[in-house]
Amino acid sequence: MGDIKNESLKATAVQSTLSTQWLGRSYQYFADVGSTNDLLKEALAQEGEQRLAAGTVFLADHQNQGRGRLNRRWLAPAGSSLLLSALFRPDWPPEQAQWLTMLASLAAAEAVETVTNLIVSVKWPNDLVVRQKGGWHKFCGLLLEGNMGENGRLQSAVLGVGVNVNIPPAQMPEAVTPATSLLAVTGRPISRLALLADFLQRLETWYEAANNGHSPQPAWNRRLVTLGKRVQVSRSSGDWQVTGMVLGTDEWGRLQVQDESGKLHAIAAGDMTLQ
Ligand code: BT5
Repeated sequence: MGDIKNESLKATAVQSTLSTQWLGRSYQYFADVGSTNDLLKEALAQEGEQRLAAGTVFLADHQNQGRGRLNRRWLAPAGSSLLLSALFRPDWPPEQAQWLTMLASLAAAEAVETVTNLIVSVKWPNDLVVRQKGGWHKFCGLLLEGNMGENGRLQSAVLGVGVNVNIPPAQMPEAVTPATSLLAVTGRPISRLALLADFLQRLETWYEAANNGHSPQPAWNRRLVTLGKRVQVSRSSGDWQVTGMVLGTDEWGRLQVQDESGKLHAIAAGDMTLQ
């Protein structure tokens, strides 16, 4: 085996490793970009008759404008991570959009568990975490940006995925939820290529199941790290917050929290901290 840390994710290497039917079959590699989500959204906005194929994947070794939700930064040293965006054309009702985040986090969790021997949990709404030193550390974040069609359905969706693969502990980004990488938890470098190929295969399978009406929500709920725990959920603008016990999520990925008075809240988006 060659040097895992310097493995190439250029198109030739990826195409010969992929086992998918359509996901990642149209693939572009970038050494350095602003944000793969922005780049794919720009390509989508500019497309004419030559439509971008569903399943198009843009991947970068480095982003200088990597984004989380609400324009937060996503930071990763060059060559250390999986930083990619994939295009879907779901034609789903808008409330089903969260399925994409759920099924992509399941695909990523399964791929990481296959390639490493870690146990992966999901943290609502869009994070993957592992247990390290008695606490939960985030190693993956997802960013879904959808477009509604004139018929009010989800016409296209750009799904961004950032996985901290080989970030050395000394270079770990500062973050609200402590950050970690697969290298930092397992103590060994992990093949980004093997992880990418496994992830895309599983993502394709989960997506097709969802497209046939199979909900990712039960499997996602089983991995939920906060199930039965007391949490505080707030909107980033800070204009409301709810404290209570997590009962799970509903079909559309809304977090169900029961507050002290027994009142049930179904929360579509926000930031959550364990109490
Ligand atoms: C996310 O947002 O977790 C979504 C991250 C999506 C990144 C991918 S990379 C490819 C694609 N192109 C993009 O431009 N983005 C996507 P959010 O839940 O809002 O979390 C953002 C917060 O995570 C930041 O405010 C930091 O506190 C923290 N953070 C930043 N970099 C991190 C890292 N590498 N690992 C863990 N946490 C990080």
